[in-house]
Amino acid sequence: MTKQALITGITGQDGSYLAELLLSKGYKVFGLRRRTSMPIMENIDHIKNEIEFIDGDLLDQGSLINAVRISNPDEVYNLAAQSFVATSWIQPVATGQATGIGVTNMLEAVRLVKPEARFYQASSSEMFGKVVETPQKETTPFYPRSPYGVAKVYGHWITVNYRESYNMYACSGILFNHESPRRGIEFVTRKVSDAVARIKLGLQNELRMGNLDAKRDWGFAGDYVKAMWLMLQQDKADDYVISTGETHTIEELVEVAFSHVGLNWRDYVVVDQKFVRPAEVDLLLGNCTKANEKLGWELEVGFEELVKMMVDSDLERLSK
Ligand code: NDP
Ligand code: GDR
Repeated sequence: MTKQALITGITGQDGSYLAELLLSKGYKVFGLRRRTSMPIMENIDHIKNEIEFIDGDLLDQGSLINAVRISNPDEVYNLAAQSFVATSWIQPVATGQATGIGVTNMLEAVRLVKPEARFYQASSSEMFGKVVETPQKETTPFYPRSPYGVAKVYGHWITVNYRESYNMYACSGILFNHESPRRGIEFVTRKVSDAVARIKLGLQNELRMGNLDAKRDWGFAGDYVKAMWLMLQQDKADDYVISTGETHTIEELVEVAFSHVGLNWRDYVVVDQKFVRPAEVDLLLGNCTKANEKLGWELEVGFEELVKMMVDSDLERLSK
């Protein structure tokens, strides 16, 4: 029997890699897509004919019920969210609605229409926020530092509550930062890889950045979507941290990216207060032993390889 999956956030970075993975495993893939004035198809253009799109929005309960009815899913991956931390201070209410309440809307749709479907919630290392314990693991207390982080904590706990209240197979993947050439342009890795390529090609002459001291645990999105799938293939639903177990400063990221094209970052990077956040998550470093042991999940792409992959991809795109 062909398995059916519903992915929300199909047009985003993770949605595109997950759709590729599920299609390669023979799934029928349905993607929830919201209406935009111009279609956002860059990440999934190459597989759009293999996906069945369903119009809907996390804020519109009826559209989610409809999406679960049409797709009749074995597995639901809730990846949609307002996912940019910096924007969450500018639009805290909209972020709370999509990134927080949106999870309940999706869980309700599954509970009402197909409660036996397996559910994945895209939780985040941003829930750990202020450093309480390092490395951070499943039992580390949450202390979010942005409206986005707060909304994700709500999404996380509502997922746990649906599992415990209704006996639903609902998992929460606490994923640390993961990147790729399909990363949105405003996130720091892609902002850097795009700028390095532009500077190298003579299209830009400086890069304005925020806090260079923050530390992140960066992995490759293609590796991380495999963990999402593995979480839904177990006997029992549970929550897992997915990370690399390595942390690097933003300055190291910039250094690796510029030196990959033979440039010195100090000649181009300018710190601009505009990009400094009202509150910062200073250090993220994950311990994913549980996922290694229980899911058999392993990382394939390391930090330097990832940064170089992104710079090369932007160089190729901009050279065309
Ligand atoms: P993206 O920002 O690339 O994608 C977000 C997706 O959500 C887009 O498809 C967007 O659609 C969709 N979306 C936003 N609001 C709504 C809405 N109201 N209704 C329906 N769809 C909506 O995120 P990523 O792919 O990077 O991340 C996927 C998920 O994982 C997110 O929930 C994110 O918060 C979470 N996460 C990400 C991590 C990372 O490092 N990438 C780490 C941990 C968690 P549109 O194209 O129309 O804007
Ligand atoms: P993050 O990702 O907030 O960790 O959330 P982002 O790449 O935006 O920032 C990472 C760190 O870089 C610092 N920084 C800058 N960030 C941006 N975007 N632009 C800059 O110019 C800049 N200069 C310094 C930030 O202050 C921060 O410390 C991502 C998102 O994908 C979330 O959805 C996800 O949940 C978490 O990762 C895990």
